[in-house]
Amino acid sequence: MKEATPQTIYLKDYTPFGWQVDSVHLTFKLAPEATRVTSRIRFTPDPAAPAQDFFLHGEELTLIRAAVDGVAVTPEVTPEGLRCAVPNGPFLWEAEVEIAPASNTALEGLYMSNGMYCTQCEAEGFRKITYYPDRPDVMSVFTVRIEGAEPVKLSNGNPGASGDGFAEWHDPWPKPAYLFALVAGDLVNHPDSFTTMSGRQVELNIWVRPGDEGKCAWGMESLKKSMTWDEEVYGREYDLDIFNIVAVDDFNMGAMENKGLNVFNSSAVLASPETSTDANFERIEAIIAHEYFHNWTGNRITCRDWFQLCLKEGLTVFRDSQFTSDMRSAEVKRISDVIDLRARQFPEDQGPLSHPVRPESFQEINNFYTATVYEKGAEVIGMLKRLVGDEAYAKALDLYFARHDGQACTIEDWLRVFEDTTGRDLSQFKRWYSQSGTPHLKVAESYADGSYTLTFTQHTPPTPGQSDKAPQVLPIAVGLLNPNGDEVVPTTVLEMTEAEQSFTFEGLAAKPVPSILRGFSAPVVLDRSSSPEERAFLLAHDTDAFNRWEANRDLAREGLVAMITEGAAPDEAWLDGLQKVIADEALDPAFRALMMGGPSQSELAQVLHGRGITPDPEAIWTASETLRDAKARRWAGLLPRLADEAAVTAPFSPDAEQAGKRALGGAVLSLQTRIDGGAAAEAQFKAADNMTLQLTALSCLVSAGRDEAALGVFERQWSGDRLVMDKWFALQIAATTPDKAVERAEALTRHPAFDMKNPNRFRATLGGLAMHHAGFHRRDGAGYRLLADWLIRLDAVNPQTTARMCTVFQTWKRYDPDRQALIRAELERIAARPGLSRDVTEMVTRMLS
Ligand code: 0A1
Ligand code: ZN
Repeated sequence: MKEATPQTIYLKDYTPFGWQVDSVHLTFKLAPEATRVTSRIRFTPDPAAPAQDFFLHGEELTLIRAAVDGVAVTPEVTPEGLRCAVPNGPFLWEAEVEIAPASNTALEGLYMSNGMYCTQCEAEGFRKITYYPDRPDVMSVFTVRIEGAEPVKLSNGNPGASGDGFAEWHDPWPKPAYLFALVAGDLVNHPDSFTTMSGRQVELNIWVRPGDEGKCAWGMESLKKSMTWDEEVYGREYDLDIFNIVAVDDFNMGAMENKGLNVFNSSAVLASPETSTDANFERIEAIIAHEYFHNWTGNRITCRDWFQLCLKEGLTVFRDSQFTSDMRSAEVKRISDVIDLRARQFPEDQGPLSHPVRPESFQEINNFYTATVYEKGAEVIGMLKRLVGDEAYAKALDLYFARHDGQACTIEDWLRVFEDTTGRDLSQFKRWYSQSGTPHLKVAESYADGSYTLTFTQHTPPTPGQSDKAPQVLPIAVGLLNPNGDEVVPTTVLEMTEAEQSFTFEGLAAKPVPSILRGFSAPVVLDRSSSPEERAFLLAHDTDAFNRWEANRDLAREGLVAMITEGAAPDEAWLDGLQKVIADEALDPAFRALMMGGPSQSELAQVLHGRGITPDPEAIWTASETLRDAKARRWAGLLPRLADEAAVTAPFSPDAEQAGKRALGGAVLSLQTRIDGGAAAEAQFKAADNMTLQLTALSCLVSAGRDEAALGVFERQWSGDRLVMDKWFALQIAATTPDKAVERAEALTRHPAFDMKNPNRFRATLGGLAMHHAGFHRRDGAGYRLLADWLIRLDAVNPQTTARMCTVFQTWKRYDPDRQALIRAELERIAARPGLSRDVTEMVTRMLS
């Protein structure tokens, strides 16, 4: 295991590697406890690089032998790698190492999952496979030979010779080591093919464990849609003869874009109507697209160093969002993305873990696969596109691909293609990459003689290491409505560059109602205390779906804040206005389902904290429940009609239309349960023929306290399906009352099917607890204690997943002194553990500082 070493790496210290790698030949002789890896690597000195020792990364490797130009050498070996004297000119490096994949529970490098060999090399996992310059700017052509009894043996690129006990692969595209992959095991494939726009035939396969063949069709369909979309929208064609996807049960993240051999967490690829919810189907479609799109944005053009991670991730998330918008509803996708951004990225950017989209230092790069790098990184691309326009964006992307194909690039390279395409100076825009924190935007308005002025001020609160913030470029999309509700100024993008700036609209017959930040055109907090009447007006009339939803969310939030802080009753006038929207059959059911939900309890805590009020999780829970009860009562007459409208009679399809109906049906059922105590939910649970209906019903039964029998039925039905059982673990914690959440999570850790080594199961159980706001933040600290106990245990097994889960404590300073003291004690207990990993040490230290 990587020990804690307080070594900080800085962007400013970047130096190129001293050699080019002309070719890499690897031979794997597979054995669970003693795999032998032989490497033959040709190096040529790079005259442009500064003089340096020959150093290769390597961790947890047993060096058997090494040679330079065929002559045995004895390098100086350290826990981080080796140093060796080498000739001045080109030379051949050979090494043989031994590794133990079966003991590798960290799931980095070569490891085993259910008897299958697989690899995860991003970010720095290749150094656990063999000695190598394990950095993304070192790119080379790889040839791989795998020897072993496993019937299926895969690596990157195109297949070469294969025979009894061996298979060879050759990847003609130079790549960094983090994109290397190997898979071997008893696998079956779901085959298909694709003809590219230039007429090349590509063989497609999804490889799974025997028994999972029936869950591949959706993934395959998603892959083919992604390949077509990237050709049509970005002009990008696939570049190998074969594209393989493998499903793996034990995986730290969602999936990985290894060249020609994508490895997926089985939860991100396997789907069937009986076992997967609509949300699962949509997530799979998006992740397949994301990994496929990396083939150009990440693989053909990669990152110079890990500080540039957003270069590939921000852009690829942006591309997968565009894809989902095209496949489904663009409005619903935008609202869902903003919900996610506010739930995960805003707390990160407003707390002790805040960092720029392009960080300037790190101790453990695995800790920077964050919502800021990914989701805020994608928002930055969206703003750039909005500022330069669609046409210039398309031209800039063409130039990016033409200019940088085959290179390892930086954010400077990325911005330069936009500057060269448009003639714009993007130096101020670049602050989005270097300045951390969420800007707050305030608005004042004035109207006189037909002239309407909006004055904006922007301010970004200090974040760790950055006290003074400079103004950022904000694209603010605005529309104006007249008092009748007609749009008099359609969406216009105002470009704000100053700390304070005014924009005037002339020729208006009356003072208009502004619809500001349409489509959430910049990732900011809009501090605007408009009247409830104005919000209700926008809820009724705004032509921008996002701002219609936003007006409602603002009303919901303000109503809840009044309930929590003043003991106010639910706002019946608002509920009546909202009822009209929800009842409107002309509107997309998925949109209406989103309108029926409210801000999360964690978001309410953040809002209260932002207003200087200490959030009380129990009071927030009670207010949220009271509001749901009020909705159920107030809308009781409408619910049966909505349930009818949401019923699907056609054969199951995961498409947006059916999924939207089921989302509406789910929102209706959860309110109905408050009226009938679970009778409708019980009927739906019994009749359900797909997982969305079954799980929604089960969740309602758990929340109604009528769950004992149903949980047992569900468990017996699905005990053989790991992915469905993950849902069973998570749901019974999520849907219960705050007083029961900790006990349930604790009991589930003693369930025979609980397996801490499986990240999905660990996240379902302990992550499930952390997601239960009032349950986790129980006054006596039992939630904090249970989680910390398990994080300490998991760190010895899988530091990467432990460090990610530690982030649930990042909001600790929002709460009252007693809760803060309890959380601090747990963080300090974790920090004091001897042998704590570098990953967790960095996270806990940042949260405590
Ligand atoms: N590049 C992958 C995500 C990923 C990152 C790191 C991993 O291990 C540390 C694994 C996967 C993606 O963006 O999909
Ligand atoms: Zn990615």
